Amino acid sequence: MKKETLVEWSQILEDAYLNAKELIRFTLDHPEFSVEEGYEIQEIGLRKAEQRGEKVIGYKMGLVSKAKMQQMGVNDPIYGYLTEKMRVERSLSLKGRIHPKVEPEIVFLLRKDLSGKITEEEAKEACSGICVGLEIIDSRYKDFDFKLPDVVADNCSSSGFVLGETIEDPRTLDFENLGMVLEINGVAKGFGSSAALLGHPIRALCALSETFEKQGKMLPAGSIILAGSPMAAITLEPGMKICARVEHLGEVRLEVKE
Ligand code: OOG
Ligand code: MG
Repeated sequence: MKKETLVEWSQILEDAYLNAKELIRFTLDHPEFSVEEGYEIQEIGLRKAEQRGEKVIGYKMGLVSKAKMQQMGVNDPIYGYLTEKMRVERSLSLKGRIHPKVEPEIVFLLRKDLSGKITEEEAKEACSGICVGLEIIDSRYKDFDFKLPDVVADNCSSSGFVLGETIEDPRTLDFENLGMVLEINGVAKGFGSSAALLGHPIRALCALSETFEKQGKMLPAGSIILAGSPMAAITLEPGMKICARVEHLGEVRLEVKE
């Protein structure tokens, strides 16, 4: 693709993100659009977000589990960035969002800069904590219909996230196979395990660290890292009360306003 096209598409995506507009995926008319070019657009979008005054405070992995890959029809893990503006506390407004969905996440809090190939022990050592989270995703593409390059360009559908309050130490907690439940209005709607994330969620962090080095980047100390959802996301509706619970990590709640 031409550089001008990538710049133009990043503008279209920024407009869709800021004004809750739906787009038709770019790969429909441009099957040659690549994942690398998707990341170039994401990078332009990140710089635009910073110019708007949004501070990047972390990253999210996506399509890490089989359940998510099947739901979205794509087969490779991806990553996007999280800004301060996306952080939500307990109550979520649907205004300014297109068709948001919610999913539970395992979250790592980094205390050291990370980049490059690292062992699982080194990854655990680089974390100050692990907690449960909820992610709100809101693809800017109509009906969440995208291919990998489209979703990467769209910052992996990032829209919001909430963190739980129980912070455990990943060096002492065995979190390979923790049961996870997503409840809507007190009824369990989704079940999963942290093991759905590459067999052990720490591997998501190792994979992200390795990818970042290849792209000449690093994950800074203090970053919030969402490791990916182990289950399919659920569409949000006004009035919904959402709760994600993870064994040993407690729960995180969110209430949906109009
Ligand atoms: C892409 C984002 C996926 C996850 O945890 O797998 C994601 C999407 O499903 O729209 O955040
Ligand atoms: Mg997610």
